[in-house]
Parts: sequence; C-alpha cells; structure tokens
Amino acid sequence: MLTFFTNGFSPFARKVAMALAYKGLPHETIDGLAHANRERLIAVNPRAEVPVLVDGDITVANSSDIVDYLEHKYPQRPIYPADLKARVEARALERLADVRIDAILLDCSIWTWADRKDDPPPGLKEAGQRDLDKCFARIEEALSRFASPLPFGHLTIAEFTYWPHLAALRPLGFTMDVQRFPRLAAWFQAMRRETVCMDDAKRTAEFMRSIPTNTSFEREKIFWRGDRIEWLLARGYHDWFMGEIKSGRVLWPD
Ligand SMILES: N[C@@H](CCC(=O)N[C@@H](CS)C(=O)NCC(=O)O)C(=O)O
Repeated sequence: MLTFFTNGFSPFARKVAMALAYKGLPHETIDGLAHANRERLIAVNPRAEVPVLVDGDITVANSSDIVDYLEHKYPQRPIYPADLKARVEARALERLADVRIDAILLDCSIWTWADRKDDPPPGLKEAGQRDLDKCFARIEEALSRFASPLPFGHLTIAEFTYWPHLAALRPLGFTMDVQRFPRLAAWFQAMRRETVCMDDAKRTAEFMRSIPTNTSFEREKIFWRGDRIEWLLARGYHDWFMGEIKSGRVLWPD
C-alpha cells in the first residue's frame, strides 16, 4: 500500500493526488502538515514539506520526483506526453508553475489563510498580477505550438500542476484576461470538464471550509522556502520580509 503525506491546501500535494487518482492507485493518506503528524513527516522528509510518497522501502519527496517515480513504477495511463519534445515542454510548463506562479499566489494570499491582523504591504497584489500576466503570456505562447484545448491530447503533469493554481486565481482576487490569453482560458475550461480536476476541487473546497476553525495546523508562522522568498526579494519586499523574521513569524525548512 502506498502512503501519501499530503495537505488539502498544498498545490504540490494536489498535483500528486491527481496523478495518483488518474492512475487509479489506492493509497493511505496522512495530512503531513497537521501538528499531530509532524514527527511522522520529518521522519520521511527532514525538510518537513509535503508531498511525500512512501512505497514499501522507497520514500520519494518533492512533487516532480514523486510523479516521475509513479510514471516509472506504474506506467498505466501515462502522465507524461509520449513525444520527447512535448514532454520537455510539459516539464517546462510544470517548472514555471512550481517556481513562479506558486510563489506569487502563496506570497500574496497569506492574509486569506494565516492568522494575521495586519494588511499586505502596499503594491504586493498589483506586482503579483503583473508577474502572473507575464507567466500567462509565456504559457499562451507555449500553447500555440500544441493542440487545443488539451495541449498534449490527454491529461498530463501539466494539467495536474496548473489546475490548483488556475482554480485559485479568482478566489484570491486575481484575473486571467480571456481576450489576451484565449488558449490558456480554453485549457482551463477543458480541465474543468475532467473528473480528476473536479474531484480535487471538491476535496479542496472541503478543506478550505475547515480553515477558520481548524487548529490542527500552523497559522501564525509562515514556512518560507527558496522560490517564494526569491519573488518577494525580487519585487523589493525585503524590508517587509526582514520584519517578518525579526518578529519571529518565519519557519525555515531544515
Ligand atoms: N518543491 C516541493 C515544494 C513543496 C512545498 O512547498 N510544500 C509546502 C506546502 S505547498 C510545505 O509542505 N510547507 C511546509 C509548511 O507549510 O509547514 C515540491 O514540489 O514538492
């Protein structure tokens, strides 16, 4: 039996959850970010991050590595495009979401889920929208080289990576301009028709409903890692971030 350390809020964990569902792989689920499971998570991933997959005596951390492992070990219903060039494009799209879109959405959304009395620093959201639009333009250009609306002809790592982020845009107050990014909009609509995406949406909505009263995970200190810090510093929010460190509101990966 596979053991999956996940969390209902994490786009990286949701990427893996969708890959597991798509391949039809039964698994035991543990909320790795719940206080009660922290020691178990650290035992399998000293960085204390989800997702982590344990398959017998093999432990895999990091969403891209987990999906890569699943594809090798359980090749039924492939989630990478068969064509090598398309596969490189799909992995490049995955990386853009993992390192940039995730960073923007997480950095700008802290005030919607953490225990905060303050307001976001001025201009943060606007900087986020500007940089999201740059990412959308890159995706739109990449999509022009492939079929529409599902660029690789079936669900792949690209959809499992983008779905959580695209679905979060509107709830977080961001926009995706359909006139400027028609292929991206059509791609998102195509994802909405997929059971694996809608099942994820249901699981996530249920988790989000529990947030205001959920005391089982950390909401005062924010866990900060590379890409999310990089975007803040690159957009000039170093003073704000230093304030966070000085006031003891930062948790670091080990
Ligand atoms: N590169 C990692 C990133 C994973 C990651 O950032 N996980 C976050 C949740 S989205 C986490 O576990 N943070 C620890 C915490 O919030 O306590 C991956 O692709 O799996």
